[in-house]
Amino acid sequence: MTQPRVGIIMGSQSDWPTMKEAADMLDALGIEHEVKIVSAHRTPDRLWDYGKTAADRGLHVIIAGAGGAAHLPGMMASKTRIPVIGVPVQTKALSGVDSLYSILQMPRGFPVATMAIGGAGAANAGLMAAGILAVNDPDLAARLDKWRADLSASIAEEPVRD
Ligand code: RP5
Repeated sequence: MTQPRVGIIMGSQSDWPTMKEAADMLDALGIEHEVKIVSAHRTPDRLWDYGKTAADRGLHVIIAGAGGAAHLPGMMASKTRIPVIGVPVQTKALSGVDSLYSILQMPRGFPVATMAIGGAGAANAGLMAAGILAVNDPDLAARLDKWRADLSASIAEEPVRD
């Protein structure tokens, strides 16, 4: 099996329906990835180990999704130099604005590239990871260019007026 270049991590099983959109995007672009549950609060030792070993294991990008007090992406960014893309998972109580602010408002020195709330953000995290990897991977760059061109081509010039 090929060494995964992207790690998708999430705080809970309940984040999977959102984070699946990132995994699906990576699959569509042929990017090897792994998927793990790593919680900043419930499994802090697992978070520490993951961050400590990520670079040596060959990961290039980490996509981290969490909801509510969403500390996972930021804590992961504090533990590894690998770029961390954060996905705010939509919550029932505050619609994901809590997740968004928790992930976005990082202190100077430890950035997290924060996506939109929910599925669109997770899909875009996959595309962002692809764009980062494509800098040094011409085959992937070609696949990403085609994906973008196909999306553009699928947009009708005029709306259906019903
Ligand atoms: C966070 O708490 C997770 O990322 C999840 O979005 C949220 C709720 O988790 P569960 O109570 O559904 O396991 O840590």
